[in-house]
Amino acid sequence: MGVVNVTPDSFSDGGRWVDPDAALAHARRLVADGADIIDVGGESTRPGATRPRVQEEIDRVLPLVSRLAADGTRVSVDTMRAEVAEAALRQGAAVINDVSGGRADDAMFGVVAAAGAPYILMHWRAHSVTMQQRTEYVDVVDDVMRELVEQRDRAVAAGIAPERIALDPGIGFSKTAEQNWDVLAATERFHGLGHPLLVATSRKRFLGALLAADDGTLRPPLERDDGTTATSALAAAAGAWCIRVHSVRATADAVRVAQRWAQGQEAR
Ligand code: PMM
Repeated sequence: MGVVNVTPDSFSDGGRWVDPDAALAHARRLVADGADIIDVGGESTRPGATRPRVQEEIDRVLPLVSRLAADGTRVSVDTMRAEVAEAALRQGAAVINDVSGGRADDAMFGVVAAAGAPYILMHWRAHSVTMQQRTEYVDVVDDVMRELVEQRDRAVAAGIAPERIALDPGIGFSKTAEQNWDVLAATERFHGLGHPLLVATSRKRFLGALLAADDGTLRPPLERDDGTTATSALAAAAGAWCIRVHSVRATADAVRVAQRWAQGQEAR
């Protein structure tokens, strides 16, 4: 999954794809690089970000969604808002990627259920402004798994078919760097929940911290792609169905290597 954030303020690509023609050209490049899905986002979820108005979010994402759908590209829309999801589905979006897993908007499950659309349900506790104050867990893996399953059950009760739901542990959302690594190390357990699993580490801060300079300066977001490729390969090897990244080519290669590696293991 290749990411195109049509936002002025996302942490790694904010402002770069606000121009619709530039966004379309970039998305097409990601498809050429091997992306099977393009994830279009109109709201930054970086820690501390403020929210756009609903209409503003719709105006940001719809032009790109409809142009990519016209290309025949499979588009997911990264939104927590039912109204945005509904408008995007009408314009040809194929998948809803809801980082709040239905917690931010009570109308979301109904819209997704009515459309019969595939739904990516991520572990989430709070909006960006306060999410890093909500990192208390007894056991981060057990607690994130339990909260994900509870929310999955609510989605199914609201009419979304279980086979249409993918799960995502939400790397960087209400999690410290240590907790992100604990969750990633448990990718196989998340995979065992019986849904396709999405893993999204691309350029995130915990990679910047791991790869920091000797003086503690974080590795800047645009220089975290090699680290991202490593997490992509490891997540794919541990069973992830989808890897969400900003720079697609290296990750598409890494996923193919991981698949081939697994084939070799199965054959022995
Ligand atoms: N992370 C971000 C945005 N959307 N969607 C899913 N499903 N999972 C994620 O971890 C996720 C997401 C934040 O990062 P960005 O600014 O790179 O888009």
